Order: sequence, then structure tokens, then C-alpha cells
Amino acid sequence: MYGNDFSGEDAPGGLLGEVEAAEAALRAAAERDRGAAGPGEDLAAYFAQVIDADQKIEPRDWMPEAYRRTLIRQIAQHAHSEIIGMQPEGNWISRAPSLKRKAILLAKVQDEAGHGLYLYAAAETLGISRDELVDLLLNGRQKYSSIFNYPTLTWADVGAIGWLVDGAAIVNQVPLCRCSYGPYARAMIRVCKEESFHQRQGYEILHVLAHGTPAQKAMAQDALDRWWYPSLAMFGPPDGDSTHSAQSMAWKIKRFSNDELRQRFVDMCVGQAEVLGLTIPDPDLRWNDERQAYDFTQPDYAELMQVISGNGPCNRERMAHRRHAHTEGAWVREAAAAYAAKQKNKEKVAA
Ligand code: FAQ
Repeated sequence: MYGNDFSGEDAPGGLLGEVEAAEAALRAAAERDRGAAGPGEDLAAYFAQVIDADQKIEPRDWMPEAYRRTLIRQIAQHAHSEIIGMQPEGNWISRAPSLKRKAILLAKVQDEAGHGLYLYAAAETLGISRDELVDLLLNGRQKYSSIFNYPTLTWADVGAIGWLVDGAAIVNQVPLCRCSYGPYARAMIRVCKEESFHQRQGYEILHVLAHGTPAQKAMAQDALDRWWYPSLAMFGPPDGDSTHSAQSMAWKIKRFSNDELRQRFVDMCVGQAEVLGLTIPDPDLRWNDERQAYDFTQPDYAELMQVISGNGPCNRERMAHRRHAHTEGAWVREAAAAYAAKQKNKEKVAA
């Protein structure tokens, strides 16, 4: 039914096969001799040499300040997205249609928290603390993905998020497993493996609904209608308007442009929608023999900019909820800090 949903013709083993290959490449890069010369006097030349050789920049290495800042921006935005991204689905944990569905959704939402934590830890290797990053989010100085500013109105939306949002996240993140910054690439490998389960659970929810009663099928179609274009917008502005792509690709942080990944996502979804028996809400979606890819209608990028700038349907609600949770969690952070201080003191006395 959905066993081969990641199989692209261009990649043996599909997207998960690419994750495995990236993991092997990471190991090989770690073992390779970086060159007897080492960084020497010219740190910038050595940095360029490591990037050119497809090796990994590690926290101990010198890196241009702009590279460090770009990574902090992207990794932090990614981490915040995982954390805020728990809200739309979290909304349905108490209303899942069965105990089994509830348990699965609970595990999925917990995984997103875990992804946020790996990513905050990866960002911290760049010399910024998690507290600072959280403050930047809460003060509105860092972003999170536009997609989490849309409401989850029905149970089918939980399926659509798994299928489309996690699906788009995987298409975007698999190339990040080959990112030039080691800690981010390593975090992505684990995240992608877990996301593949998320995508499948969402797809399975929609499959059951789409093969259920006419009302259930209509609910699944309605969810696809509402989530399709916001999911396409997740990949960011079109290449011509993408401020960071050229530099990020030169540094091998990003491996493909926003439009390339969006196209890949559309091409992957068409066959999956057919298996579901649902219709992608795009009358202009058709195979282009010349390009060997689907032509499709672009999402509304003016809407994307509105959502990014804080005016999406749920931006205020999401941030209010996050601020409230942060305040409510203060006692946990204080208790953890007090416990750590006590342990440290004990170790000191023992020494
Ligand atoms: N939303 O120059 P570009 C998930 C901003 S995780 C908000 O093209 P870039 C898992 C961009 O930051 C989803 N802002 O930027 C999950 C920049 O603003 P700035 C998150 C956006 O970085 C599933 C400006 O527009 N994934 O879903 C968006 O080269 C289910 C110009 O854009 C990641 O973060 C947007 N959609 O490319 C969790 C992946 N698009 O900073 C729970 C890592 C663009 O100059 C439930 N990130 N912007 O003010 C990336 O791959 C890249 O950062 C892109 C954007 C591709 C998102």
C-alpha cells in the first residue's frame, strides 16, 4: 500500500537509501586524512579545501563568521519548527479516534520534541546556548516553519500533516544529511529515519479514511485541499527570491535549491495521491514529457510572506502557547539546574 512511498526512480532504495548512503559518506569523511598540511597559516584556504573535498567542518575547526551565523539561523529555525510543530498535532492527542491511534500520535509528537533537542544541541556546538536560542524565538527574532501556522480542523488533518508535512520535511532533510557541517548532518540522519515512520503513519491514516465511508473520504480530500499548497510553500520562496540559497549551496549547507526540492516533492506525491484515491487540488498538474517531471501550480508566495511575517491563521496562538509552556516549565528548568549543581558539588567533595 505505502511500502514503496519513498522509492524514487533516481535513487536505489529511495530517500531512505539516500540517508544510508549519506551515513556511509559521513563515516568515510571522518576516517579520511584531511591532508598532512593541516590548517597552517591560511585558515580560509583550509576551510575551502575541506568543503571542496566534501569533508565535514567540525566544531573545533575554524569557519567564516558568516558560515557560522548561517548555520545558527537555519539550525535554530529548524529546531524551533520541530518544537512549535508539536502543537497542531498535539491538538488531536486527546481526541484521537482510538487508543491505538492516540498511542501512535503521542509517540510521533514526542519524536518531534526529540528532533528539536538534537537540533538545539547541534546549534550549541556553534557557540550559542539553547537558552539564547529559545529567547530569540520567544522575542520573535528567529523564525519557525510557516506550515505550523495553519489549523488542524479534523482528524484527517493529522493524516495530511504526516503524509505531506513530514513528507516535505524528509525531501528537504535527506540532502541535509550531506550538509558540510558535521553535527547538523549527523542529527539529520537520525531525524530522517524517524520522519519516515511519521510519513507512513500519516499516509496510513489518510488511506483508511479515503477507503472508508463517503463522509470519511470527503474529510480526507478536504484535508488534502487545505494542506497541499502550504506544504509546497514549506520549501521556501522561489529560487529567484531566495536570499540565502546561492551562498548556502556554495558552502554545501544546502545541496539543492528550494525549487528543485519542491519539484521532487510534487513528483513523489502524485503517485501516492493516486493510491489514496484522492485528488491533488491543482487542475494544471500534468506530466511534462520533456522535463520528465510534473508541471504544477506554484503556491501563493505572497501568502507565504504574510505567514512568515507573523500574520498566518495561527501565528499568535502558536507563540502564545509556546510562551505559556515556557513559563509553566520554569520550575522544571530550575529543578534540573539545582540538581546538576548538587551533583557537581558532590563530585567536587569526593575528589
Ligand atoms: N517558513 O533564502 P531562503 C518539520 C525564510 S521541520 C518560514 O530560501 P533558506 C518536521 C528564511 O528563513 C520544518 N520561513 O532561506 C515536523 C529566510 O528568512 P531570513 C522545518 C521561511 O534558509 C513535521 C527567508 O525566508 N524545516 O516540518 C520558510 O536558504 C511535522 C528567505 O528564504 C527546516 O527548517 C518557511 N517555510 O531556505 C515537525 C529545514 N522558507 O532568515 C512537526 C531546514 C523560507 O533571511 C510535525 N531549513 N523562510 O529572515 C532549510 O532547509 C531552509 O532554511 C529553508 C529555507 C529551505 C526552509
